[in-house]
Amino acid sequence: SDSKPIVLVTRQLPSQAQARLESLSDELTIRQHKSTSPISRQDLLDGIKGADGLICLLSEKIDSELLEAAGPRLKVVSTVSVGYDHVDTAALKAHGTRLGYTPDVLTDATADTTVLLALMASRLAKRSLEIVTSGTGGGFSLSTGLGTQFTKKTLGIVGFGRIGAATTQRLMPFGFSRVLYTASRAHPERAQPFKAEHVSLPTLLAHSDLVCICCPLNQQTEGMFDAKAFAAMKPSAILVNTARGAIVNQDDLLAALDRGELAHAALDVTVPEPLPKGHPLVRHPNCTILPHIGSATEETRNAMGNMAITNMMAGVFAEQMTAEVEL
Ligand code: 8YV
Repeated sequence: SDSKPIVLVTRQLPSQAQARLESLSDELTIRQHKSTSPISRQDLLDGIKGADGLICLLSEKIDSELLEAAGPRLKVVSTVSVGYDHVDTAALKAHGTRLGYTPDVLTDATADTTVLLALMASRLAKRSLEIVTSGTGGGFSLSTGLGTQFTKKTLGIVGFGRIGAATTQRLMPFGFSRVLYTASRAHPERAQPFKAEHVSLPTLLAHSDLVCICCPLNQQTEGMFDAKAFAAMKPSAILVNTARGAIVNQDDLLAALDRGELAHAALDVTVPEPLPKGHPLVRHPNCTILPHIGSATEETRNAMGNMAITNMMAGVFAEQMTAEVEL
């Protein structure tokens, strides 16, 4: 009936979460962009009109224009992500709209992806895959294509939250002898099992052999990895970014890779996503790029989808969410 709450869902959800969403059609009027690719801005602005709830992704800008298009009924924005840099939180608060997100459930998968990229970079996996794919390998070589290993090296974690700690836990068995971290505040309990030291960014960059970006994108972290940061890194260092592309200045990264200021950058996130075909970072031998697969496992994406549905329902029916951002 017309009195059922209206919910806009901007994407096809992972299968179990999609089935659960469809099972809610007695309680909700569901409008869904049932596609695996992004909804257009116009379809988003049209679809949100008169809606009570929204399930969205990183790819959708949630700003005052969208809230205005939605109208006064919009009670909840439920993002299928832990990051909410795509949401204008002040505009949401002013509109009286709650924000749900999906922390915790993607911590393990994202930390796994950081390990994947760290190993790909350290063992020159991009080069090896290209040799095999192009069929130009000259056979076993004792002295070329040699990577490096983490034994007795220093690990640097930028942002020591849930994902930073899970990343450290996974990487310690590779033999690192020291862990440094940056964060807006010290996390003594989280750091204790690894004897991780809270240091400044310049100190972390000067000493770390592997630098993993595990922090949110915000005003403090946007462009944090710029020419000055790269100049401070060890020429042998590896940088891994599974957070947000905009934390790294990509022009500065390209110049730094060309100058040999760091050995390799391994990125799950870029600006834009995906990078255009033939982009210099895509072609760069010392840059490995994945298409933002940090949380992309069956288990995690279904858990994220489920949490986003639960948060949406709680918002629509004025109940407590599993995970709500304090605006
Ligand atoms: C999401 C992510 O899958 O959670 C995040 O912040 O970046 C990924 O896990 C992606 O953002 C889709 O919203």
